[in-house]
Amino acid sequence: GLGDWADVSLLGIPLELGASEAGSIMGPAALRTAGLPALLGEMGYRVTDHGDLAQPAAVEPGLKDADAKACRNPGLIAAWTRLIHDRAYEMAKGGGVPVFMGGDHSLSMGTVSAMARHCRDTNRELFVLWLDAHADFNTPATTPSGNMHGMSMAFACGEPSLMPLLGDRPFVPVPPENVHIFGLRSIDKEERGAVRDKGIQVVDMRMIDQASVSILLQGILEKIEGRRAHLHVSLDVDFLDPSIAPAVGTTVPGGATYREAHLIMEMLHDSGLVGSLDIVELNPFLDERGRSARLLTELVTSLFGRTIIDRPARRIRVA
Ligand code: 6HN
Ligand code: MN
Ligand code: MN
Ligand code: MN
Repeated sequence: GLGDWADVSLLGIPLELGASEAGSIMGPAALRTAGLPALLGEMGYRVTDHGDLAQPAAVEPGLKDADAKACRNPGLIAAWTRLIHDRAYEMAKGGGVPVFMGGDHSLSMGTVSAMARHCRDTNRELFVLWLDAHADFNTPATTPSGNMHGMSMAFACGEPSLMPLLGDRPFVPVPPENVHIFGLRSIDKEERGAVRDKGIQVVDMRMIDQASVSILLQGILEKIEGRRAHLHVSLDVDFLDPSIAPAVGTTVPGGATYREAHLIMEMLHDSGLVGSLDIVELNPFLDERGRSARLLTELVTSLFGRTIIDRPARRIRVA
């Protein structure tokens, strides 16, 4: 049986204000056009599509003046973060697996904080798998770009200077040792120090080349399984190699291949640990005839259990 997975709740988050390149506002529409809700429905899931969040008005972000100046669109990102957090928290309480269709990666400030709060309510440990070329661990003091999509992991771990973005909602941090960045190949100088000092777990492309995605991911899943855990997967399109997924404003060469990405999704499905998913940074304006949107749709259906042939529903052991 599909168990807890029988219900999938989709939410479109048409947000692009955290990035410098415009276009990810169209991400949710492209994922719908590529057939994501329909395919999940055909696979037997009860899919509820909550539609797209409407653009909120800017609020007073509450950041220190110098920090607000260092960020692009802080008042709008604060408004979005609060709105996303509230909706994501309600969706988690409703049961099933929330799937957040972005939208740029700043949306994860809302989704991850909501999952952390939900996990505290339900006495679960939250783990985050951050599939991304980047660490997204900048702060207003370290950002080279001012783009807030480069700060969402730092926020989720409790970066003090960013906390006012959540307004009066209770903030529950993700323990840095529960965060696994996977696929890293572009990190800013000060981010590198912060990731190391905080104890964030990192699998970079060098490790993937030498040890393979399957061994490295299995290590992470083995650490999590057997606990009362909820794994939140945050899939940034730039995790993938630009040759297979050109539709992203922050491409970095040397990303995950088609086969590696599928294997990761298949292993995540078999683990039974995934409790929520972000699909972020899809910029359809930069796509080539919809291929990135279609690939993401395929990857997500693999995460939800689409297989090439019937397999027993368990992980395939790698020695
Ligand atoms: N993303 N580290 C760069 C910055 O501007 O902070 C790039 C961030 C990319 C963010 O891909 O979600
Ligand atoms: Mn739950
Ligand atoms: Mn990212
Ligand atoms: Mn990225």
